[in-house]
Amino acid sequence: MVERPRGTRDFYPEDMGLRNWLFEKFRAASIAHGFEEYDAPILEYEELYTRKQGEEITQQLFNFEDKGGRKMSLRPEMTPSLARMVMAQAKTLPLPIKWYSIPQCWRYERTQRGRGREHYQWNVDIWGSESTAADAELISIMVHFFKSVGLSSKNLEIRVSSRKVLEEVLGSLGIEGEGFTKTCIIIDKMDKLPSEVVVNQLSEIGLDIEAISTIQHVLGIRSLDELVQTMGEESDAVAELSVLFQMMESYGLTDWVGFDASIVRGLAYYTGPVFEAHDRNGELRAICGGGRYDRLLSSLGGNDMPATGFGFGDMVIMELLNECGLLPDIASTCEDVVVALSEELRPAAMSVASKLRNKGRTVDLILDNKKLKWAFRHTERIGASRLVMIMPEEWKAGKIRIKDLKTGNEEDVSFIDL
Ligand code: 4JH
Repeated sequence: MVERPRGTRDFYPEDMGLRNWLFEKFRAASIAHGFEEYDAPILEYEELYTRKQGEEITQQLFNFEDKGGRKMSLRPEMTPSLARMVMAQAKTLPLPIKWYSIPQCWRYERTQRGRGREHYQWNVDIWGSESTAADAELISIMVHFFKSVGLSSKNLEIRVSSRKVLEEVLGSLGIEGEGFTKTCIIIDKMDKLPSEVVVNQLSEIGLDIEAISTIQHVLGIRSLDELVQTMGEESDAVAELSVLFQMMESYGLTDWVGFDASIVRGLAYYTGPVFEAHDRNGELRAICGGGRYDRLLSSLGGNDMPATGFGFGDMVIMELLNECGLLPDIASTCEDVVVALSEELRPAAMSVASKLRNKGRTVDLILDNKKLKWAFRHTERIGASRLVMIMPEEWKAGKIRIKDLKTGNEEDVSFIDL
């Protein structure tokens, strides 16, 4: 038997019901904020992702050569495709752009672990706005989604910081540009790796003991007041974060958010505010995360445009919803089951099913010869509300027997009155 490719998932109808439920919640939160859906090819030129700064995501590309020898990759994330699309129409697109998407994204690890190789990642982005209001709006979308699935600020916390915090601190120690980006990528793995490993990696990229201990001190800061004490009132990072937290208060998000200097995100392109949602029990990986990336287009050979966005995978959130007992029972969408009590009545059953469907009802027509008992159990099992029976005597009189499973009532209805 041919197996499913390693690291991929099948979605049987029950799984698909849950996935569609989740995606509809993603869509509803996006649409409630005036966002439009877009899509792009799952396959891109590998070049779109070659950033060479040690990010996990670009070290784990699901890449290959096509038949023409071109280096291709399945997308590991959506942002570069979005950047490509925006760049191609930068002169004509009305700004700001508020777009969302739910792409399947792929990775291929060198190490052999039982980890997934694909997931779906809800992406929400704003392009063409420099305002911190755009970053706040994204956090509002995330919270709108959390509330819509029954989660509260007791379950989750959105940890917020800015790349500018570390940029200012490292800048004063003469660490800038690639050195700064690489530092962020290493720091992002701090809670997953032993501290000696992280310290080693930081010294490998050229940081001295003083720089490393300064970083350790700054990353421990957990309040804006404490940040002001360390960075001073004139710091751009402090100013930006003060505005952001005020805006989040206006949105009524205060219970959901907290400042956490250790949030830097593991992607090279972030430039400003960054954020991640975590379960308050601290059992799970980050639920979602994002931030501002104002200089991505110049790194792809275009003219920069301010941008901010987040990615939200389908796996960790489903774990959390499952733990919290918040996954819905996915009911069948079928209202009526139609059964013919003999083979001769099959054409009649087909015209009955047809008439009901034309009236807009959802109808499951039983295809094989089945006993009434089987049809009844089937109707119960799929959660349909009516069993529509085509019976010999009744059909001769132009009638159909309909059983309402909620009330248990049966009545004979004329075909013309259906
Ligand atoms: C990632 C990227 C693509 C696929 C999977 C995970 Br699964 C990294 N978040």
